[in-house]
Amino acid sequence: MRAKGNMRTAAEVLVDQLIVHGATHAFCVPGESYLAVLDAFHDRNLAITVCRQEGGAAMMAEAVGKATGRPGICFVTRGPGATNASPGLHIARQDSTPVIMFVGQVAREMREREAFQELDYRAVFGSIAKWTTEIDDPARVPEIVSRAFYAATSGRPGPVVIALPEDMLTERVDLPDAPAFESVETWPGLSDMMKLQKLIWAAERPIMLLGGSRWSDNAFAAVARFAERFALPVCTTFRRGHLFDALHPCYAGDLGIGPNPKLIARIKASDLVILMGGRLGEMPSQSYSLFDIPGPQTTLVHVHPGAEELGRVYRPHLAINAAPTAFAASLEGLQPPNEIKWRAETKIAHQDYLDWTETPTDQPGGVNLGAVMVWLRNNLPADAIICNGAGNFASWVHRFFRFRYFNQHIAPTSGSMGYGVPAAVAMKRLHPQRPVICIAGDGDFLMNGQEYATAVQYDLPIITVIADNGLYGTIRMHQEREYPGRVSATVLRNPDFVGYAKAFGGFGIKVEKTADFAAAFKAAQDSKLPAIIHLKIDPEAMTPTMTMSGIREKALAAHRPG
Ligand SMILES: Cc1ncc(C[n+]2csc(CCOP(=O)(O)OP(=O)(O)O)c2C)c(N)n1
Ligand SMILES: [Mg+2]
Repeated sequence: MRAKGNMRTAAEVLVDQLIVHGATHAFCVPGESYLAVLDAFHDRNLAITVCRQEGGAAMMAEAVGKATGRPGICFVTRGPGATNASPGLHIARQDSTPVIMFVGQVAREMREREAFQELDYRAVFGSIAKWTTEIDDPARVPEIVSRAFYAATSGRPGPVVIALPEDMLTERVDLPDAPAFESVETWPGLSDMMKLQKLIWAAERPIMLLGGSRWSDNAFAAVARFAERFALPVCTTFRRGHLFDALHPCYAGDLGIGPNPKLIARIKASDLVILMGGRLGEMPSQSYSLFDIPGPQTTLVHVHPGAEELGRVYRPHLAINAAPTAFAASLEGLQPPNEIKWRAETKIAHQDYLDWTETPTDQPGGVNLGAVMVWLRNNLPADAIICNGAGNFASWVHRFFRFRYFNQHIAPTSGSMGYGVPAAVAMKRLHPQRPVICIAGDGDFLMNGQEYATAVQYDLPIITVIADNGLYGTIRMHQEREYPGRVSATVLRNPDFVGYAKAFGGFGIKVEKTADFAAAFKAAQDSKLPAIIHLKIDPEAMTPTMTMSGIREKALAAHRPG
């Protein structure tokens, strides 16, 4: 239904705006509420990925937002479509990722009657989205979509939700496209940088913590140069390991779940902490135990693109309202002190990191997940992308993989299960030539395992490694700690994952011994199909350093009276 002359449907105008603003991909589950948009997709140059559940579609959009820094786009239907998508929006919020979600809405004249699947999106997404709106007038589509691109990307990025009344989408209008959006840079002031230089010159034991969004290849490289010039120890915060090369001589380690105790001690002993880009949320702050709140016991410099995040939890000695991109560029202008007092300590910090991650810890059972990660780190090419969701299985990824390149790791800092498969599908859609590996738990995989069908549908040979311990292991770990021996709702009876892969039209292989992993991986690659490698993990292997019975025994001993 192409428009005649200059007249376009509002839906056509909408899709044209996405293209004007540089979107190349959109993820969706169709709905009768936005048929006019589906029709507009038909002859426009936007790669559409049709998904099996809106949670998957929204996570794919979030993964695109994370990897590109530009809004990931998804379309979902009203009511159940929108609520299904909410986990993806929540990740975008917590991870500061630009996402724009379009939702079909009931016709304008039916609103407020609780018409079929009607929801008030402003109310529903009020505390998740950065901005939620509804377009009533087709003439305002260019304005509102343009604002959505600015809102999603500026300051602290996040999700935007736009509801589209069905009858509005089919109205025809004659209006020009908006000019293409340009992301708004947030630069530090010269005086901020001078103050920072003074603080560094006065410090004896400084350390830098990296996190957040609004990074780039250039920022990654500039921070690496800065660290080298200043011999400054640098650590990455939870699930942002890809912001610094793990083999850079200044890398001090990963500040996430189960960090190296030596790193924690180092941060606690530091007299200057430069927190760049991140918020130091519950996970990296070790449940808010690292620094006193609101006044940290160390000198804190907080660099963040969202003004509202500065002083939100920690009162910084120096607050710099800047995006990592601009701040990293400004670091080039700073001069190191004549004598760098901490140089030897930085060497030790990096050695501590290497020692912590070099060798897989011993594990009960036939497959050692640590050894699998070490094999992957030694054998995957530099352009491989690792995606994962949440569960204890991820602790081996964080500890042993050693991320070396920007955007090599796409994973939710929000700890949302079910992220790995949709993120891997999205990354393979964006980068068909790059190897994309999803590391999943058995529980984690089946939260969005239906998107494996999407991988098959689009011929995306991602490799999914499922660490199957027959448990919601993380919760079982907490359960054994708090209620030792009282197992409740944490055991899983799993499907045959190899059969699952085959039934969907992919390749599946089971691995019961560590030594068989390399051949299985090669077979998965050679199949050129979306592949599942099913690892049988001993349920005793709870974390890289603790067994299930060890945790239980310790808890029982602590709970014993007397
Ligand atoms: C969407 C969602 N639901 C529930 C949780 C709580 N949760 C965190 S980890 C976990 C278990 C993960 O199980 P699995 O993927 O099998 O990994 P394992 O811990 O066994 O290695 C659960 C239920 C969560 N983080 N996200
Ligand atoms: Mg499990």
